Amino acid sequence: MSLLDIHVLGSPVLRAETRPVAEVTDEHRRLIDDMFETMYTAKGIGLAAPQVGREERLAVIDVDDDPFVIINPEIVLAEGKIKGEEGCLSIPDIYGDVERASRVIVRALDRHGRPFEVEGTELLARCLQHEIDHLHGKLFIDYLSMLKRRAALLKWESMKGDFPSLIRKLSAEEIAKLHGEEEAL
Ligand code: K1U
Ligand code: ZN
Repeated sequence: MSLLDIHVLGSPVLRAETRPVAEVTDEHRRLIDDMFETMYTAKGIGLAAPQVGREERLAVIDVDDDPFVIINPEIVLAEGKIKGEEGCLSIPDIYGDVERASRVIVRALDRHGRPFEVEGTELLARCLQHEIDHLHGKLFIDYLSMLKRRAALLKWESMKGDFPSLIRKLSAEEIAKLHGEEEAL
């Protein structure tokens, strides 16, 4: 398995529409395994293919120690509304409150190409919606009020120099920092 580079805000792939997966192959399964490894290393609970520079319509999720992939996902039910804080591995250190459906049912294919449905509430519902948005070129900052979005973008302007070519490399230094912060809690 390998760690993948993460594309950050400004990289055009984050704004592109993804392509549905016609058939799930061993190459997709290798990509999925690499995405899980990258997500865990970056301390995320989800990661969508555009974030690693790919245009396949798939994302990996692990909110409650229950890892799964969603391929060609569709939200078939969305109900309720709730505001909550979100972050994004492609916009590090920027957070904002986003209103989302409080319960969703998502239909997708699994890593073997078999259809399944997953129901999400609370953080899983939020993560499913955040990842599915990535697959359609949408980012959580798009939902912020003009004022909050402007503040987020100003902060990003001061940080984006840390990401040459709009790529976040999970260097040994960043990994040590991410994992060290957790141990210190
Ligand atoms: O897609 C991504 O950028 C991953 C993102 C998913 C996400 C976070 C928060 C709410 C909805 C979706 C992250 O995992 S960012 C890391 C993070 O903020 C977080 C990690 C663990 C628990 C809660 C948030
Ligand atoms: Zn994200």
